[in-house]
Amino acid sequence: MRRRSLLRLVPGALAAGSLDGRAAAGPAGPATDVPPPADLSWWREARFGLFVHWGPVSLRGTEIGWSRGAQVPVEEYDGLWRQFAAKEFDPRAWARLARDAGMRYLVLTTKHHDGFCLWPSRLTDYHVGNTPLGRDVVGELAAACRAEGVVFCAYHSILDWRHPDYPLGSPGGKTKKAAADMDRYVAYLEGQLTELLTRYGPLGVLWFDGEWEEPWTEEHGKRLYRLCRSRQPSVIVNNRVGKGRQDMAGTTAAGAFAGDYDTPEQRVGRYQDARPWESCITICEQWAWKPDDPMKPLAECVRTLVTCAGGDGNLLLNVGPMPDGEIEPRQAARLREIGGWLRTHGESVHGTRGGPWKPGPWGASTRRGEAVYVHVFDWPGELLVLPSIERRVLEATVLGGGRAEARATPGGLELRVAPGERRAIDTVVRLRLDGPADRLVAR
Ligand code: H79
Repeated sequence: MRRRSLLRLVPGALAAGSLDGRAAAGPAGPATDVPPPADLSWWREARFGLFVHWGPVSLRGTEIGWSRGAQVPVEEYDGLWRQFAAKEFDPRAWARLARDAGMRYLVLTTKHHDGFCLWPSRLTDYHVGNTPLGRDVVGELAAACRAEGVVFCAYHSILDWRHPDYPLGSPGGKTKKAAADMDRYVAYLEGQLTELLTRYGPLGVLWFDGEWEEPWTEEHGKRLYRLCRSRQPSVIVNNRVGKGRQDMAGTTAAGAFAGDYDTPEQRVGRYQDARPWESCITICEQWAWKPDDPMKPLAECVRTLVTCAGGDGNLLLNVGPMPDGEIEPRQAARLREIGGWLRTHGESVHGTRGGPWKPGPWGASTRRGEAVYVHVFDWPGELLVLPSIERRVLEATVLGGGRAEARATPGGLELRVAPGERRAIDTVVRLRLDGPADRLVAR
């Protein structure tokens, strides 16, 4: 009887453990002869970053890359740069906003699938230096991030539906180019990466995308990984550099070349503590700016971040700045609200690891040192019962103020917070244990 009710209260939580089976099954294969970055800890501890998708397409309000040759005719799409003036572009404001949101890194689309470059590349004329804006967006934002204490990172699309040498074209890679030359295109891609890696100081992450199309091979991926690592030994490279990504779940197939971390897209990754991961999710629906795009409520943003942390992963939350260069005020306000929540609850996110309980409908858990943070989104009733842990709870408090009670029983660990002291978005119960929480296994 007791077990049945436990199951009903905390579905998912009973499977808690210190190591996920799926993760254990797929430690991705030998990367390359180049050693992985010595230290991913700054990135893992950061837990939260800002993704920025921007380019001339924002003038149309349609999706970046994908709308070329679909919602927007190719000739029109490729001519939008002529009107890209972005008079309000203020890189310091973007960087400050990321910091105010509690984000520790920022990833900018240096080039998306449409081929437009946000830095003045010597290898093409299709770049921001030739627009009415006429500024080096990558360079200015890299400097602004540095000044604001945010780690600057680069997104870069491997595919390029506009470049004549890349074999596939718009819409969405569904057409073939007659005079393409993949070898020449790879030389172009590597030349552009070399520019990014040598001109703009240390990059935190190289966030590749567009690897799924047929012309890109695992060999190409290994070469590109080697190039990045040789120019910047400490840069972190996502798994989309190679061919091993398993669809939008973003995990890496066993034995495949893996890069340094997994990349679930538009979904929260599953609990996985054997290999780092980061979910990328839009604050509205579209990656690039769209007028009146429905925006996620604060509760959803916070719970998404917490569920990523509870699954031992990061969250890269995306905004698409407007064509004038401003981040939409309602989106900026939402980011600052998340930052406000993190100011009182940040110790339960930044610098933590996920677990010991896997996320479930009730919420998620994180840990650091001798503390476990139980994030309760939905109380099943007057108490929450979680599977027992092999340590004593010395003290239970509610983060931000309030009393909590933790009682070890044969049926599990019972947590109580009076309804009046619960929080609407996430009641964070801080458990002080009698020893380290890192290897803790719930049973
Ligand atoms: O850069 C963002 C996307 O453009 C890119 N990756 C993130 C980080 C991406 N690559 N693949 N996909 C997204 C999946 C494609 C989904 C699609 Fe669609 C559904 C393409 C067309 C329909 C998303 C929704 C893009 C346009 C509408």
